[in-house]
Amino acid sequence: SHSADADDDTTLMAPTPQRRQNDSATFASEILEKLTYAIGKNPAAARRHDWLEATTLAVRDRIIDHWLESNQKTTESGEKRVCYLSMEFLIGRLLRDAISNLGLTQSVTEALAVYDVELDMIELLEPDAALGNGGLGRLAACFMESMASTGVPAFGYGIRYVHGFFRQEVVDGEQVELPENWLMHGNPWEFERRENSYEIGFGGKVAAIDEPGKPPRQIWRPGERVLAVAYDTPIVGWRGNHVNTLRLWSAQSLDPILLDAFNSGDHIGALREANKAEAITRVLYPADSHQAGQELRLRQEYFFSSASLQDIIRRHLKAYGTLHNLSDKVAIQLNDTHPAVSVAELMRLLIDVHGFAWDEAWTITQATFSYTNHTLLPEALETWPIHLFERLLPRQMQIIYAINAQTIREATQKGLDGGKITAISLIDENNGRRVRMGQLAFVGSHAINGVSALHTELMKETVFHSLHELYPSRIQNKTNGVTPRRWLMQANPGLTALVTDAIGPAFLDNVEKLADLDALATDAAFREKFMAVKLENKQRLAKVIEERLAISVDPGAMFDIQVKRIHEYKRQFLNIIEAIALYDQIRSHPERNWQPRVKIFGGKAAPSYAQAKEIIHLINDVARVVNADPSVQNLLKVVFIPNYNVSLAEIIMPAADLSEQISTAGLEASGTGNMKFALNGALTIGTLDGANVEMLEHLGEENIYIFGLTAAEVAARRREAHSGRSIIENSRLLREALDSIVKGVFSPDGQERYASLVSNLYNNDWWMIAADFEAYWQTQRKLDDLWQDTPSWGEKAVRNTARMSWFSSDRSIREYAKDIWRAGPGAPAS
Ligand code: 4GP
Repeated sequence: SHSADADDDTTLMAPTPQRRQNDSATFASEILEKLTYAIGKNPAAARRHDWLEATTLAVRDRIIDHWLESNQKTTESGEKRVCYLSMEFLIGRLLRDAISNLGLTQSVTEALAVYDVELDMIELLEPDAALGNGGLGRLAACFMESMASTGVPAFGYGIRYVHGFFRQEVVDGEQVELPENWLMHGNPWEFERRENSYEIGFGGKVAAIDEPGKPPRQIWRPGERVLAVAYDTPIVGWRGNHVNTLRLWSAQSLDPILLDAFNSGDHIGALREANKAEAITRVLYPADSHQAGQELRLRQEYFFSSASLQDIIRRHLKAYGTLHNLSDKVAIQLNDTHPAVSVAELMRLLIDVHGFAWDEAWTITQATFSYTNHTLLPEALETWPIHLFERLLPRQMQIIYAINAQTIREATQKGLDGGKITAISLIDENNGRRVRMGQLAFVGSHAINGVSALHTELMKETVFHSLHELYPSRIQNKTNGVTPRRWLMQANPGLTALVTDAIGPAFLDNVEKLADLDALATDAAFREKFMAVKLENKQRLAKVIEERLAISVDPGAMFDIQVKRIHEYKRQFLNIIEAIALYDQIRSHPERNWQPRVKIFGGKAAPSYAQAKEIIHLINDVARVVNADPSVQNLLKVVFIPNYNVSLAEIIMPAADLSEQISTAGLEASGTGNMKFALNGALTIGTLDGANVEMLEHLGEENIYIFGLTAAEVAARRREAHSGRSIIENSRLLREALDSIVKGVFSPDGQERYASLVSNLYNNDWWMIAADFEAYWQTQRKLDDLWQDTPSWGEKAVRNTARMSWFSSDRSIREYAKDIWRAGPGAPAS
């Protein structure tokens, strides 16, 4: 077996690490030591990258001290561990996070100054770990940080993609995808754990074994095997109190080269198996809220699920010698359906490998798993063709059939009828027989959650309607949150300093204390300081825009920002149509009191999503024309910032005046960018969708700008086969804006370019862009009025920061820990 005994628990044997001095002199000598002995250079020869690596290694040593302690404590106390299974962890950079959480910012800055090196400079050289697409991947990263900060012992389990999310360039207005290479200079944060390797099988056959005196059983003989090798990264929480592990799996071939083939001259064939194995963890699928569908994706899902479960089981057996109490010691959270095959895999391991009977295996499985749903979009709900599933995972397929039979039996006993049984079934019979991963995750879990109050209600009414009827106590809500360490303290040091000055440092440890700021919203002097910090942050962003795009924007203008994945339901199209209408109006009524605005966009489109790419193209086309038109020069600019990622978000979030959260109601499960913006004092223009609904409750209706159809109204219009035609014909603003797009005002070189994008609005308007346009326009003009009233704007901005603390991921994690995992501080001893 490849799983030797030594592993993360080696820490059991470790002596208590000695506490080192955290002063800058100690750091200076430690950094020098790393530079000399780990990198092999002296300061004269060191490049900036070498300083980054030396600093990272020195900081990492401090984390390791805490890491060993945390692991030892959890192992000794037998506390329950959370295992967060996620195909995506969109982490970004780690150095600043680590230094800041350890309270070392000043020491490290001073230590580097000894060598004439600026921390701010070398930080920028760290590549973003972009192992995710967007929402659910970034949520997983915030959750890892919050679990460490709130002291919930946890492992994050995922995939170590060699190439993360693609790098986006804009060439002639269009998105171009380029490979990203975050491991180019190695990864100083990670530890390869060769001793933690597991075999993962695919294909082959299932054999029935009937030995005398023993119950008959099934044995899977895979036709193919690959090795999963663990790479660990420590994740340090606030003040270094607790450190958890992010364990990412890398695929390797068991036979690196077929020597026979090589020796007989088939050099390519000799490497074919190795290439096939390694392909599993080579690239992240760049689709969000959209099912990817290909065989390689199912291989990825099974690969990391099986490796993680084998790891969990090995650790548990080592500690307890039995799996009967697995669910007392481990909670496994399935982040969306990507790891849902884990339900069948754990059943297989318990029954086929560890000799459990079905019923007990099922009880353990359900008690261990819980599942988070992140989208209701039908095109995103994962299903796999039966023939593919059966070929790749024949034994797991048998188990799924058995789970299905059992579920249908229960439903029938409960008196559910035919249509409901069809909805509950794990097998979709309508589309050429497919396995439904959502149903599998649901029935295999004791708790299923949505990510905002509205989304959870819609889950009950739509996708999981019948399953909810069958198991009415399982669905619960856990509204998303964001970590205030990264998204306030690190991203916005100016605001953090101001707030500390105003209300004291208690909010650093307990973000709810931000509420004390509310009293200062009417204090003119404080408001002015608050807006001065905002202005500095806008200047920082303006500089980035100037450097990257050679567009100069006025930091005194309203920064109106929409950054997120590009998707029809998120309605960047609505936003750019409003920009066009505004452009027309400014030109035809120059005498009116227009307020200067910079409309900023950022986000990536899935490479195969044609409409989303057209929207990017349109934004860039409009930007080119508007920015070159002297008649609107100081009043309107349009900017598309390429390659939106976590590091850019850290610059963008603190620099917004206005945050665009304008999805078609009922479609955005929660949103988390909405929270980051508001926490940093941006006002929101948004629909009653996702977590916007709860933001309205916390902020008060005078501090957020809500417009448009509600989720129920959208559903009703869709039932009535709504189309945009009559609305467009009755709205001069909208009609003229659309006409100018179709006439090629923004695409003189390609007149037909946007014909279908626009005709969709007339014929169908599925995303309610025509339907919501007028309300959106009116609300934007109200915001123009407010912008002129600086004290009122400032008051609302301060109240946003003061009232957003509930949207901390610490709060989300405490709710999961209490209601779903029964783990973490305050959990009942098991
Ligand atoms: C996203 C949702 O679209 C977003 O509303 C939510 O905030 C986020 O998950 C975290 O819960 N969904 C995805 C996806 O990322 O791939 O479906």
